[in-house]
Amino acid sequence: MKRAFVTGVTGQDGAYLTRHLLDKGYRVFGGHRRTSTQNFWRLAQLGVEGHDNFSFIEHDLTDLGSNIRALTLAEPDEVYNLAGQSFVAVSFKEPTLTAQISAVGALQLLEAVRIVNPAIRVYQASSAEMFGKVQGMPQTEATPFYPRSPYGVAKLFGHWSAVNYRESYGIFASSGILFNHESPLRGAEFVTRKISLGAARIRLGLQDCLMLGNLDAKRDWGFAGEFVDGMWRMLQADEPDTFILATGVATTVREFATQCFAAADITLNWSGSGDDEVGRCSETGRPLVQVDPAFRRPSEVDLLLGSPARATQRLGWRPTTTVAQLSRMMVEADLVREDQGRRRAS
Ligand code: NDP
Ligand code: GDR
Repeated sequence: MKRAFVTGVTGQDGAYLTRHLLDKGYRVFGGHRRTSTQNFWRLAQLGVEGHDNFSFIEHDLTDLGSNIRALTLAEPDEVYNLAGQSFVAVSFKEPTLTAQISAVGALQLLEAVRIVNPAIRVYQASSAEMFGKVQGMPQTEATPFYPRSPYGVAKLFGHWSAVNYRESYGIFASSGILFNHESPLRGAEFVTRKISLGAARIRLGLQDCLMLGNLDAKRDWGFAGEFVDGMWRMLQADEPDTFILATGVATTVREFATQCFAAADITLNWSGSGDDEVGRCSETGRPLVQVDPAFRRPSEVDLLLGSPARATQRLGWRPTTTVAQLSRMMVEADLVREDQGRRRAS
C-alpha cells in the first residue's frame, strides 16, 4: 500500500486530492495546523474524515521541526505540498507571512525530505500567478515569469526551490503550475465561489446585491476534482518535471457572473463602465451586481490562459469540465446549502 503525506489537507485541493488517493488505495496522512476552530468540513463532505486509511498529523509548514516530524511519522512514498497562504488579495496585506509560508515553508519541506528520506517524491503546488503580467499567449512551461503580487513572488521561490532540489540532490520534485481551479468546496473569498454563493443567496432572497472588483479580469477556470488527478499523475511519471494544468479557455469575471446568475434562473443585463458598471435583473431592473473598488488589487493580473499540452502528451491528463458546467455545479451546491441553512434558522 503506497503512503502519502498531504500538507494543507483542510483546503479545497487537500480534500479532493486525499479523496482521490484513498480511492486509489493509498494510506494518507493529512497535515493540518492547530486552529481555534477546526476546519474539517470539506473532509467530512468527501467522506475523508473517519476513513480507515486516513490519519491527521499536526503540521505547520513554517516549522522545520514540524516538517521533519511529519515525514518521520508518515513515512510517505509521496508528499503533496498544498499548504499555503493561497489568497492573492491578502498577500498584499500580509506579504511577509505569505512569503514565510508559501516560499520559505516550501523550502523547509524540501529540506526535510532531503534530511529524512531523499527517495520521497514531492509535488510542489506552484501557480499560474507566477506568470502575472503575461509574457506569451497561451502560457506554457517555457513562458517567462513576471509575478504581480507578493503571493506570486512567494510561489516563484517555492517553484525554483523544487527545481533546485531536483537538480542539486536528484530529488523527485515536480512542480505543477496550476491555473485557477474551483469547486463547490472553494473558499468563499475567491471570486468564483463568492459569485456562486451570491447568486444563490439572491435567488433565495437572503441577499440584495453582490459587490465585486475587477469585472474585466480573465481567468482559465477548471474543476478542482480533475486537477488533483494531474497532481497524482506528475508523481507517477518516470522523471520529475514542471507541468502546467489548465483548460485552455479564459473567461471574464463578468461572464462567469452572468453564467452563475443564469444557473440561478436570473438573467443579468450589464450597463455602465468602470466602477459604475452594474448588472441588473432583466425582469425587475434591480441592481444585483455592483463594483466596489475595495476589491480591486494594487497590481492586477489581467489575463491568464494556459496550455495543458505537455501534461496531456506526457501524463495523459485532459480536463473535461467546461466553465458553464462548473458555474452550474457551484450554484446548485450553494442553492442546496443556503436553503438548508435558511430552514435550520427558521
Ligand atoms: P486553500 O486556501 O483552500 O488551502 C490552503 C491550505 O493550506 C489549508 O489547508 C490551510 O490550512 C493550509 N495552510 C495555510 N498555512 C499553513 C501553514 N503555515 N502550515 C500548514 N498548513 C497551512 O487552497 P487550495 O486548496 O485552493 O490550494 C492548494 C495549494 O495550491 C495552495 O498552496 C495554493 O496556493 C495553490 N494553488 C491553488 C490554485 C487554485 O486555483 N486553487 C491554483 C494554483 C495554485 P487552514 O485550513 O488551517 O487555513
Ligand atoms: P486569483 O483568484 O487571484 O486568480 O488566485 P481570485 O478568485 O481571488 O481572483 C480572480 C480574479 O477575480 C478578480 N476579482 C475578484 N476577486 C475576488 N477574490 N473577489 C472579488 O470580489 C473580485 N472581483 C474581481 C480578481 O481581481 C482576480 O483578477 C487564485 C488562487 O486560488 C491562488 O491561490 C492561485 O494560485 C491562483 O488562483 C491561480
